[in-house]
Amino acid sequence: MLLKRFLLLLVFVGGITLTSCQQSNTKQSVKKPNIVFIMTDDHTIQAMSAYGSKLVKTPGLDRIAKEGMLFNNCFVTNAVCGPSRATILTGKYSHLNGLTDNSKVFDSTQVIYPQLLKKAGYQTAMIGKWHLGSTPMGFDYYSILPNQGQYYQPEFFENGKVVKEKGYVTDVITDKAIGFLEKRDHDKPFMMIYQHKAPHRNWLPAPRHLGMFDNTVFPEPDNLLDDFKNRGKAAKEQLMNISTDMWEAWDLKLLSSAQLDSMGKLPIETIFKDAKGDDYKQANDPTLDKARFYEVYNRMTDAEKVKWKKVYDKRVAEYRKLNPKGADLVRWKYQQYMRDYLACVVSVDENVNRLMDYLEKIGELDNTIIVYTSDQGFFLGEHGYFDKRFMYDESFRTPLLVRYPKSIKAGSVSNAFAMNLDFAPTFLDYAGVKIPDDMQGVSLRPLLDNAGKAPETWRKAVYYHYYEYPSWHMVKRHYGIRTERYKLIHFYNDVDEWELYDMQKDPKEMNNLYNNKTYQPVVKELKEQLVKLQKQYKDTNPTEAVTN
Ligand code: SGN
Ligand code: CA
Repeated sequence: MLLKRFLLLLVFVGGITLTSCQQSNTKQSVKKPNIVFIMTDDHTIQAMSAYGSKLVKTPGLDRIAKEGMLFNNCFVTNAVCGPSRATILTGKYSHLNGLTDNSKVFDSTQVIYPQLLKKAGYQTAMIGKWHLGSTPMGFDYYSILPNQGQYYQPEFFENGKVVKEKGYVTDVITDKAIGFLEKRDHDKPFMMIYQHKAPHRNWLPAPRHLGMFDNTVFPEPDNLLDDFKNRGKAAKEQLMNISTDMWEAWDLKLLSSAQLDSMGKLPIETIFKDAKGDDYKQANDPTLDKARFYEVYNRMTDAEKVKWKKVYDKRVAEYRKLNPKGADLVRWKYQQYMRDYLACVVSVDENVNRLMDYLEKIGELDNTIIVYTSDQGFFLGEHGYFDKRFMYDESFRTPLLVRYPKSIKAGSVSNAFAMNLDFAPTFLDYAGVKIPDDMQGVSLRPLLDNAGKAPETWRKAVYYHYYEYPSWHMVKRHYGIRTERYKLIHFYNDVDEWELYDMQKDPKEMNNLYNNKTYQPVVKELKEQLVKLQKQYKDTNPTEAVTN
């Protein structure tokens, strides 16, 4: 499957020559703002000190918040990678841009905002994780990771060629971003999409950060040991429990030096003898665990492997000594998960800071709109989960920080509802380019220009729709509405279940009130609003299968 997508990418190479010929010759008389769009993969607000994280310090990212605006309520339309990216580029919901789930290939003949900026005289670049199957269109320069990409010694697909780099992916992506800026055409404003793989599963830290949290004990979420009482089938039947769905080698890195060395001696075909077949079924097949892990481990240099073994041999020894069971095992796994995930976050933080320093050095920092976000949120042990996909707040909400001192008051905070649907219209608005009528998001400028305060007419509810089922982590299909106070979700396909949460009384979404008598007027009112939003966003047959 992965190979198929990569080959497909290569087939599209022909298209590139076309786009790079469509250079715009526009010279800028009035200087337009540059745009740097920074997006990480699976980085959630619980792991950002600007949002009050008790887990980690992120001074590089906090700098954007301190000098710009922090959004407390930015939500995604569909909390999984490809769909989020397609929504951001097109300004449209998944059912309209066609990319409802990660298995689909993005139809690159669609209008995406970077193309419009390019036509308006911007120099455009796409660097890092792309994950849309087809070749990027509308960029003067692109260097993307094929599929999910690799943490160590990553390959890139760069303006039509495959290149293999040395080093750690977050550092390499930043080097490429700085390289693009160094070589840019100084007569044009630039729009650079700079997207990290980190801190995506399987959470492999930079060699310099291996073991950095080994003496830290992280606070646990209150609902780490959630028993799913008062919740429906979807919450219970997923496959993203820290307790049962984390793999010993792939996720927890529980392979000793001796085991790793003996795997190294096996011919590669033996290691991968089972690694074939349907993608998502593999996903839930732990027999591939060691082989998959060995593949990514074996990309390290010899010196890196020495360091790796030192750090993880200690973990293996601790595991064998403690031999934790039941709740203790979940709590132990959670600590290891946080050690690795947060070390990946640190690599992002350092590199974003490095990029900001570079922009400052070249005198472009204050003339650049800098956006920091993630493709969605993530569960860090809440409900006992890892991964995302659910409309529950931890995965549905995404971080959003914006710095642009010419219009944004430093240190401002917005509580208004923003969405990843709004990013494209916002950039077009700042660049003075007409926002196409069929884009469904709205420009965030009224909030950004007004210290985060929303005008009376601002949206009071957000609409969500998730499709990827059956698939990785087996989260059932659902759609729903969130207002400031409530959330109503409908799980469909192989179930027909509703959930209602009172976000004020129950922000952790532990108690489904859908069948509670007192709340029936609320349910009725929310269902009406939900239908209105479905009409507005043209998702009027939400339970019909969407084909691409
Ligand atoms: C991989 C991960 C999943 C993850 C999906 C989608 N498994 O398949 O845990 O949900 O990506 O992530 S892994 O075993 O390969 O790590 S997404 O960010 O691309 O949507
Ligand atoms: Ca993601």
